Amino acid sequence: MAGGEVVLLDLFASPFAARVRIALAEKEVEFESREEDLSNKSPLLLKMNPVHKQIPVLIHKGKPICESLTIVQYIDEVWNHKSPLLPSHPYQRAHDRFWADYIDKKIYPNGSKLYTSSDHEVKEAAKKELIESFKVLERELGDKPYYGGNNFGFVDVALIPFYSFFYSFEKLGNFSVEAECPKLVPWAKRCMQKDTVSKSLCDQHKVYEVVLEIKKKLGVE
Ligand SMILES: N[C@@H](CCC(=O)N[C@@H](CS)C(=O)NCC(=O)O)C(=O)O
Repeated sequence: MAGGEVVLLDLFASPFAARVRIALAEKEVEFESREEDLSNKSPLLLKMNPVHKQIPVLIHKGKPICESLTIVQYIDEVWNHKSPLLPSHPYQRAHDRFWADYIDKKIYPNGSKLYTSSDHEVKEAAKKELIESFKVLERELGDKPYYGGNNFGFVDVALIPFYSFFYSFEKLGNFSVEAECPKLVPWAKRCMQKDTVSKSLCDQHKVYEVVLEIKKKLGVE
């Protein structure tokens, strides 16, 4: 696949863009990554995602696909020759979509409040809900190696990019994910043993630097 056929409007520290990079790597699809500067969005980003004006955007044969989970499902359907991400049974597909949606509603919205809000009560409530959500996700994993069972799947792709944020969440929230959810960190490390994941994720300390920059820019104490 020529690079120009598949272009990703990207941002290395973004967990949403990381989902797309992982899915493309799982399918061994070559792509051109174009790093966006969100303080000065490119005309291409504004044209390709005029509704949300957000990355990631996958441009396939000139056509845009927006929203990370929609993009991952698109990738799974178009490059269906290997590494299926969603199961084939409609019930199990619905189940996986439910959990990916849960991750979207709970992890970043609460985790990001730890560095975008100065209000102590808001931060404490967000931290409590974040830890609760990790516990719910840990219960859903159970004793399986991956959310996809024996294989890395859609829910794994949806959640693993937030592993890059664990250090930031822990530092800012003053808690330990491993102490709260002892099975979640081994799951993350298992995922990180896959090249498709480790090469697609941003280093936890780099993410923390980005988070501190955001905090400073917002004037958050
Ligand atoms: N729901 C979106 C979230 C994407 C998102 O929040 N992107 C951020 C970067 S991590 C962005 O582009 N922010 C710029 C803005 O909102 O103006 C997805 O899953 O793709």
